[in-house]
Amino acid sequence: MADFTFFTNPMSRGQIVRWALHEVGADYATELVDWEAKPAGFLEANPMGKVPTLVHHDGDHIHVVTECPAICHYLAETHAAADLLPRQHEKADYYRLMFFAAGPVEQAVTSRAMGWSVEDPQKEGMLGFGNYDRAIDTFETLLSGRDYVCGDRFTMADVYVGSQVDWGISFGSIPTRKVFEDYANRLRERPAYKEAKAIDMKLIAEKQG
Ligand SMILES: N[C@@H](CCC(=O)N[C@@H](CS)C(=O)NCC(=O)O)C(=O)O
Repeated sequence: MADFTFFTNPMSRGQIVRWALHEVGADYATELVDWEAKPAGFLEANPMGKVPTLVHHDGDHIHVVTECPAICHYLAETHAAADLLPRQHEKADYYRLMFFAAGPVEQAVTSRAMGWSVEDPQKEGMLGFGNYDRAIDTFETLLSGRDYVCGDRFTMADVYVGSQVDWGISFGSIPTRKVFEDYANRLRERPAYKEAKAIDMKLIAEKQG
């Protein structure tokens, strides 16, 4: 049995985790999840019924990890030799950007995609992302003047943060500013990114016949 069972659908955030699996060279088996017929074993592992879901067969233990940023970091932890964990002086940037992308950026992008906005500016104080422009402008500032989240070294944070940028500019939910485009282009050159995308694109093409 492979070390990891990876529940995914090729047209989903599962693409982020497949990239992470390839960055660390994980031994994994893919279980495809059909939205209309979710397998019982999958729902048992993740009652939310969401992909990606990762099951780690760790000796006598079975660990289930969900939520893309948590899975990415877990893979960096379980494959320390890949050297994608933050070093001492990289930790602040690593955690800050990872959580900023998972919280405020994801909320901002979702609100834009759904056409939600808060008319009363005073209510923005209650929203973790404030408003769309505030979150995206801050995201741009935090990524400026550096090649990667932690400076000049690629870490696992770039898989998650970079995926938010890559998807956002591809689908138009994040503006195509130079900082975002340069960062996404840098990441798209990574061999693990290309390997993982090729697998998901092939699965999508097969599905579409
Ligand atoms: N917070 C989750 C979001 C996962 C998520 O929303 N996955 C979507 C696909 S991108 C899904 O499984 N949708 C199917 C459903 O909700 O039934 C994460 O970061 O992994």
